[in-house]
Amino acid sequence: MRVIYSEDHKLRDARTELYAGQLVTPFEAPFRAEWILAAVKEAGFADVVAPDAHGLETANKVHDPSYLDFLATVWDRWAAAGFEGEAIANSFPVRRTSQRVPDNIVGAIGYYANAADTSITKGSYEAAIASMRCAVTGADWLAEGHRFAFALCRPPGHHAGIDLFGGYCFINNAGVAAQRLLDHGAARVAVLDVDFHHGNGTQDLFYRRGDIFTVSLHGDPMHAFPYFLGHADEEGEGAGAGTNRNYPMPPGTPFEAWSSALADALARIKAFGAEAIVLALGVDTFERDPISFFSLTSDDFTRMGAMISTAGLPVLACMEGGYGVPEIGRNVANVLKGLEA
Ligand code: Q9C
Ligand code: ZN
Repeated sequence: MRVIYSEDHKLRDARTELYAGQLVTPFEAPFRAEWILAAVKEAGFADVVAPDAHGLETANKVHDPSYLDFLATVWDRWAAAGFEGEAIANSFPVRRTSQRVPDNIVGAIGYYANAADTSITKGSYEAAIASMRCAVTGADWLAEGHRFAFALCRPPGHHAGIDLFGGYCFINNAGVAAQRLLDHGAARVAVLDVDFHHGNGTQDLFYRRGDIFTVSLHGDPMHAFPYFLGHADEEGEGAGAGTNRNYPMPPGTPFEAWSSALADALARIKAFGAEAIVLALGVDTFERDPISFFSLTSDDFTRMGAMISTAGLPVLACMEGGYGVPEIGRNVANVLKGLEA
């Protein structure tokens, strides 16, 4: 198991998150990556390397290049407007509105936002690039013939769509990694998303493509973020018809029910003919996660890794969510142990 980690995640350290009608200290904060790195090392995963300095070549194939340009410049535009706070979207192109990108930065940030929870700060873009580089470096490691890698991505990526940020995500690290595996010669790849939240961004990236199978197990969007995508009847369109699968599950879901969905997902990934799995690895399914409602225990994460390993495919795990509690590190390490067992 190669672990890829960049110190540059620390450049993303927002002071604010709009939550419950208040600006609170963000759930998605630097301590997360530090705790996870420490626990992974403690568990004996000692092969930790820094990412290679990849550019935007692969990201430009899954995101709108104009969106990536927006991400690169939004902070400077916000600061140039004279605003004192962090950059938060508050106006959105919703039903029955034009879909033009406003010149004004407040309009532009709303155009590219799928939620108002994610404040943009100086350094957020640089951290997002470092996070993406971890994922691409992991994909390169698999393409060299290795079976497992763990990209300790921070900020996370699975809520980032073709031209959308939000849900603490800016660049879809797992999606970029899947594209990278195709560029290395794989014909078909699966993105398996086990984060508590639906992988709406990843679904958006590949919904009309037949070469990447996207699967997400998550809290029912009738009750959980991202609310507007992730239902069971979303199966892909056009060339992507039949290549998206969602498993929405209710509050309190324990591993017994959750793992039945995982077994079905793995059978479909095999039937699709995937040559590798990019695992969007959130551990916010944990019973004591502060913003989620599943009931997985720390031991369940070992079982999860072992089940995924039975698919017999190379696995690149990309870090997604998992918040607040000290157990996030142990839970991630348990998945990695399960994969290698
Ligand atoms: N009451 C990831 O796990 N806020 N993003 C939810 C819950 C947004 C989560 C508030 C959660 C985004 C990568
Ligand atoms: Zn999540």
